[in-house]
Amino acid sequence: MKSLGEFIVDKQAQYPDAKGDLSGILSALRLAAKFLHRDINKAGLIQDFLGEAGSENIQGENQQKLDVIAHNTLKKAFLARDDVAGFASEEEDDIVIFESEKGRNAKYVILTDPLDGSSNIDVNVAVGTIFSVYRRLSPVGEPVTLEDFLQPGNQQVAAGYVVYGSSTMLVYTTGNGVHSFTFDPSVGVFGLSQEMVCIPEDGTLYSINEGQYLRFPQGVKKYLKYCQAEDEATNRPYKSRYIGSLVSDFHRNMIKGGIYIYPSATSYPNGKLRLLYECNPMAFLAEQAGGLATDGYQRILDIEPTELHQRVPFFVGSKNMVETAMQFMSDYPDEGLTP
Ligand code: P6P
Repeated sequence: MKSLGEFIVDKQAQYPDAKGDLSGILSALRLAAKFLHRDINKAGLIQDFLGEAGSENIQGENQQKLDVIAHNTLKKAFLARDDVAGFASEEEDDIVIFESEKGRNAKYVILTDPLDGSSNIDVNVAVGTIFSVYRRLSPVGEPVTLEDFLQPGNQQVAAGYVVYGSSTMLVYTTGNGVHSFTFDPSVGVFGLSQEMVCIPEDGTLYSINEGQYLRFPQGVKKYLKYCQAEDEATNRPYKSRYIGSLVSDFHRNMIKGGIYIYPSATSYPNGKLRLLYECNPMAFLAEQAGGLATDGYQRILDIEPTELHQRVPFFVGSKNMVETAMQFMSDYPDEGLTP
């Protein structure tokens, strides 16, 4: 078994001109993932870990206790490194600037959704940590600013997720393909599961919250009916698979082929998912694995961010499935979202 640490060293040697040395950041994420694996797997035994924290995040969503634990665990792991100048999180209204001399002299900023799908914790459904890494734009030696975080996804130098499911897996890219690792708790090591993961160009799984159907744009409604139509030649009807945890739905679709959609809706005019720490990292992974990620019309990675927590509609997965969904979106332009 090749460990994540050994793999990173090999890759650094293979790509000496890689965009900077990200091994310190990946090591911090690996350490945080081990702590979160422990906390999530014990949550059912420690009442203090379950349920709501009694606070809300900037989205007005009730924070779960493990949301806050995950945020703090990641923050500590990044603070301990020399490579991170600042950190943004779904659980924190503003950017977290690492004011120390070490922080001011660091080259990278990280954006995270510390525990995506956390409302599933109490019912033992898989959840995940999502991360996105950029080289700072502001001069080294000074504190980072908001502009260091508001970069388009095509500037990411690394992205990935940890999925805490039947096994805990870490999946990442630094722009040279997608690689997956499985945690072995008996030895405390992430071992290489698959190098150069590829999303099948076609699939027969679609993931969407169909309870919102009446609130969707026409193009999404027409695409869903396309997925459900009888057509043996194109393996339809497809199967509906929706866990309600982006990382889990994405991971399954990446392996088996499929499409995940969180579109705009009357309830979410700009979609529900956040551009910077959910859609951009998943889009980087999808494209590196041969898939596609758009907002229904344009490439996610080309969207110029304007706000830290901005939301965008999200279509991601098998290239041909996303292209078909985009065709429906352009064939049925929405004259305003009508229930
Ligand atoms: P809904 C979790 O809150 C999340 O951000 C994603 O992980 C998940 O796919 C989606 O929201 C679920 O949202 O509206 O279907 O419950």
